[in-house]
Amino acid sequence: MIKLYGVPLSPFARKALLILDYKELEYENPPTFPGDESPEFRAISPLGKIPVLEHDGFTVPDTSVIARYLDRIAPDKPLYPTDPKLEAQAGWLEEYADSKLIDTCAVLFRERLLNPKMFNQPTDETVVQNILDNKMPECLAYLETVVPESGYLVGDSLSIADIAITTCFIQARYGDFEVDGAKAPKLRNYLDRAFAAPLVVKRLAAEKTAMPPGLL
Ligand SMILES: N[C@@H](CCC(=O)N[C@@H](CS)C(=O)NCC(=O)O)C(=O)O
Repeated sequence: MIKLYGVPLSPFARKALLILDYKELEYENPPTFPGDESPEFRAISPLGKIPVLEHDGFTVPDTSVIARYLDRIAPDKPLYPTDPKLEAQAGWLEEYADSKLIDTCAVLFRERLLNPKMFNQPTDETVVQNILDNKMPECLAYLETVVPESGYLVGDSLSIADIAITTCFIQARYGDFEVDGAKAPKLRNYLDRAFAAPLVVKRLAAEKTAMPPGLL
């Protein structure tokens, strides 16, 4: 039995859920919110972060560790390439997505969706403008140098890099941000392909169903 503690709109929970879906593993998703202070949750998440994976009573926090664990217990359709250079490339893009890129995309999500639509707080336009003028262009310029004209980010099959990068741009899209194809054409084409993939379409539909009507 696999359980993924987290909420579907968390980009890191989404990353883990996409992996579980890709590997066609059955799981439950007990809703667990970021900042859950319950002793039960803190016992399985010492940093207090979601998601946490539970597999037959064994718990694993952190999506990068979860991803590698799932690649071991469900090795069909591996997400980390075996070639050392490709593995390093995929691991690096995962790290880039999980740090700089999500820090950028999550601000748009927070300011334009979470605060106004869930917490009844106004959007801080200064914060949004700083992301749009400074932080996002830097991310897009870098990604444009690594995204291929066609196919996947690393090697010739889906890898953890595709899942980690795509989940960030889903978060940005919820914050009303789309990559401008005139400025980053390869990235825009790549994301159009990624968003149209059945794996992602299915996950986005599940997110919509899990949220109050009209939110997404
Ligand atoms: N490195 C972690 C990051 C997880 C993370 O930052 N999760 C956020 C929600 S998207 C969280 O739980 N934040 C609460 C906190 O930092 O206290 C992973 O890959 O799982």
